[in-house]
Amino acid sequence: MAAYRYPRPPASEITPRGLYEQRRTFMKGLGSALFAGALPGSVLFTSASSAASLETERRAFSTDESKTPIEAIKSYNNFYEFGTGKDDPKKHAHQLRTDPWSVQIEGEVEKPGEVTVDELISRYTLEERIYRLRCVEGWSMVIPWVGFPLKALLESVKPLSSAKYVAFETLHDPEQMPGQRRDIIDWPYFEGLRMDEAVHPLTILAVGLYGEVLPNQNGAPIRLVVPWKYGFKSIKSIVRIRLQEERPVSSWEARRPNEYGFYANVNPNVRHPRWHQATERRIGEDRRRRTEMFNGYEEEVAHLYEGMDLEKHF
Ligand SMILES: Nc1nc2c(c(=O)[nH]1)N[C@H]1C(S)=C(S)[C@@H](COP(=O)(O)O)O[C@H]1N2
Ligand SMILES: [Mo]
Repeated sequence: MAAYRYPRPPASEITPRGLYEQRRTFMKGLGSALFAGALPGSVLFTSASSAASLETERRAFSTDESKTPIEAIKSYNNFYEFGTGKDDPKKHAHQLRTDPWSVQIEGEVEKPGEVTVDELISRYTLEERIYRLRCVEGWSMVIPWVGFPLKALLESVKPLSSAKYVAFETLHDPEQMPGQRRDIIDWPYFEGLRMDEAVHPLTILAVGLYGEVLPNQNGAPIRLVVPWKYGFKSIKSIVRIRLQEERPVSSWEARRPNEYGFYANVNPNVRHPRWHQATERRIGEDRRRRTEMFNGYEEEVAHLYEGMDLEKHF
């Protein structure tokens, strides 16, 4: 695989210095402003604002389970654009230039357009959300993300009533992403959510973790996080968001429809064709633990799927 080797300048050399520092300083400065769930602009799951429902929301926004150490979060990744090994993203993702970066928003909206990540970071109140992430492969982590609700961005472009789904696309640039020169999936990485899933208060766009700028291997500069779904739904390094009437077909679904459904809700009762889904190994632990329905977010999201056969719509 010599063809995929590159000289590796540090990130600070390949991103314009000023912008790089600016983004870092901004994130660092968040410090005390960051807390889970109770900021103005955070949306309630229920309209009742009793102390009990606020407490439920706070717990969903930030699990009190032990956080996975930052080193593990940064060195055990799936980011096939940089190779299929767990350590490939850490080794190769520094090649990705994340500054400047903008996201195109298009489709069934009144106000399509392009917005830079720096603009998004200054426009929205960033919150810390400590979410479980469960990979379909059977490992999981607890990650303190920094981000803002996807709903806020979607509302700003004024979706038309014909907008039923939201499709997301990762950067396509085989120069920077050596994995894209290999036939792993149909590039660019493509994902989708139903509109009600996209505007759910648990769904965020993350720009950081552990209070720092998002490391490249975790999907810098901006990635989706949908905590009740298998990790692969949480698409990284997003350049395009399209609201549309027809249901998108994700890259994984296109490649292996019998293994990767559109919904991909964490469901320990449905077997993946090649393995069971009943348990998972938390990175850093030896024992396996039981996988929870909707990754532990059943109370918050089960209503979205009422009446649906979740064995068929897996
Ligand atoms: N563009 C892109 N997004 C992606 C992937 C990928 O290969 N490419 N892998 C997915 C999978 S399978 C998982 S489990 C999570 C892993 O996120 P993490 O590396 O930040 O833990 O990213 C998801 N998003
Ligand atoms: Mo995954």
